[in-house]
Amino acid sequence: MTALPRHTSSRSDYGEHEQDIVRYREEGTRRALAMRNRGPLLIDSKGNVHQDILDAYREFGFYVLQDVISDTELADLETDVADMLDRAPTHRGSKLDRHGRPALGAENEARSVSFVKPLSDPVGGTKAAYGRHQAKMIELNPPEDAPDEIVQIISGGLQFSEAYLRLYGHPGLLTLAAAIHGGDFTPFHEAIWIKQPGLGGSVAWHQDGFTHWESPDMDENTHGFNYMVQLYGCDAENGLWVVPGSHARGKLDIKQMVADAGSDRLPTAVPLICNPGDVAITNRQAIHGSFANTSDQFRVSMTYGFHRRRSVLNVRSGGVHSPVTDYTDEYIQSRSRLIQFGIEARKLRFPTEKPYLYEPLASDAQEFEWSSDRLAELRDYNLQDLGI
Ligand SMILES: O=C(O)CCC(=O)C(=O)O
Repeated sequence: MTALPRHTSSRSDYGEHEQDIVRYREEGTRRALAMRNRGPLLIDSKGNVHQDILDAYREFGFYVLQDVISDTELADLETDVADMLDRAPTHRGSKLDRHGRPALGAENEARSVSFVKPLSDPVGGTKAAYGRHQAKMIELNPPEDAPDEIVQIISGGLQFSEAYLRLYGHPGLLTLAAAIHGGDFTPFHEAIWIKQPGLGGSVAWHQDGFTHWESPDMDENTHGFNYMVQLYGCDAENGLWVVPGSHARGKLDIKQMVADAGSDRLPTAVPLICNPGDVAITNRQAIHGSFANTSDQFRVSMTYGFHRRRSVLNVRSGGVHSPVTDYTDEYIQSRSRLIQFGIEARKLRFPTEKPYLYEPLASDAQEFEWSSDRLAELRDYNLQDLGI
C-alpha cells in the first residue's frame, strides 16, 4: 500500500473536554456495535438485496456494509488518493502543486480541492450551504508544527482517478442503490473526505437536504443517500457520527439539540465503526457530523451518492455542489453517463465480475466503452452534480 503523507506527528487533545469526549466515544461505540445495522452486503442470485439490510437502513438511516471492497481495489484506490494529494494545490488558491506542476483541478471551472484550518470547524453556525450546519463545534488548538491549512475534500474525483470511477460502477452497491431508489436512480455528487491524523477539521452536525423538506410527498428517501467507502476504516475518534432514525423526522432544530446537550456531543448519536473496505450507506436526511481528528490515523471516505429520479427531475436546484440550474431530463442523462463509464471501466479491471446493468443507459452502453484516454472527457463533469 502507498502511505499517504503526514504533516505532523504531534497531537492535540480536547483540553478541558478531554475526559468527556473520551467517555462519549466509548459509550457511542458501545451503542453503535449493539445496533443491528451492520453486516455483509447480501444479494441473492436473482439480484435481490437482503430484506434485513433494507429494513435496518429504513429504520436507522444508515447501515455499515462490511468487507465490500477487496484488498486489490483498496490498493488501487489508495494509490490514486496518494496521487491526487501529491497533485493538490500547495495552498488555497494556488495553481501549482508542490512539484511546481499545474495542480489538480487548478484549471477547472468546478470545485476540486477544498482546504480547512487544522482542527477547526469552518462551517458550523454560518450561512454556508443554506445554513444547514446550525451550531458550531468545539475547535482545538493545532500542534505547533501544523500547516496553516490542509486538504479536507476532493470533489469531482471521478475525473482524476480511474480507481474511483471503477468503484462508482461497483455492481453490488449499484444494486443496492436500485433497491432503494428504483432502477432509474440518478447520480448526486462525489467527494473524497480526507481527515488527516492530528489535523482534520470537524464537520458540524447537519442534515444534507435543502429543497424538499416542506414537500407534501416528502418521505425518508427524498434527499437520497451517500456511500462512504472506507479506505482505512474509521472509529469514534476520526469517523462520521449519525443520529439514528433522524432521517425520518423531518427538518430538525439542531441548534436546540446542541443547546439541550450542553455541548456538541449529541447524546443519541453513534459513530460509524468500519474496517478498511467497509462501506457505510448514510441517508442524507439523517443528522450527521464529525469531530476534529485528534487520532493518529487517516480517515479517508470515498463518498458518492444517488437519488430517486423523481426527487431531481424538473427540479430547479443547486448552489452548494454546482451552479443553480434546471435538472431537465437531458441534464440528468448527461450526468448519468458517469455511472455507465464507471461500469465499463470496471469491466476492464475486474473482467470476471458480473457488471451492473444500469437501465437508463443500457441500450447505449457501447458508446461508453472505456479507455484511459477518455478521462479527459470527464473534465468538469461535476458542474452537473444533482444537489438537492
Ligand atoms: O465525512 C465527513 O466527515 C463528513 C461527510 C458529510 O458531511 C457528508 O457527506 O455530507
